[in-house]
Amino acid sequence: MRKLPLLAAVALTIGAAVPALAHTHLVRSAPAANQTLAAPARLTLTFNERVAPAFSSAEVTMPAHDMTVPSTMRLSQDGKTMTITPRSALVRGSYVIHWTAAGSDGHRMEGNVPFTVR
Ligand SMILES: [Cu+2]
Repeated sequence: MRKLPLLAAVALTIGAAVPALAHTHLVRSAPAANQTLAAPARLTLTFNERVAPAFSSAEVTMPAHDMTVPSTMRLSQDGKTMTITPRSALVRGSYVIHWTAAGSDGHRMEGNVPFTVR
């Protein structure tokens, strides 16, 4: 128990020293998380920083059908936005965009954006 206060102090010091090195995170997406919409022709994910193409990807799945939607992904010129284009129109149902992205600090982050096509 005696070590806990020391570890907490170290963590606070490190956190305060590197505010600029925040992990890569999603700033916005289209569709937005949990949105219900008519079938979108493309999906976009915008991050807070340029992501490394070699360590960044996204896939669209239909969890209820254990299915991955065939699609292509392209990164914008500034490296911050992924555009995912399904190869064919999305049918009605529930989808999840699963993304993985690594930015300047090299940490691979991931997340999910669920949405529904009505
Ligand atoms: Cu990081």
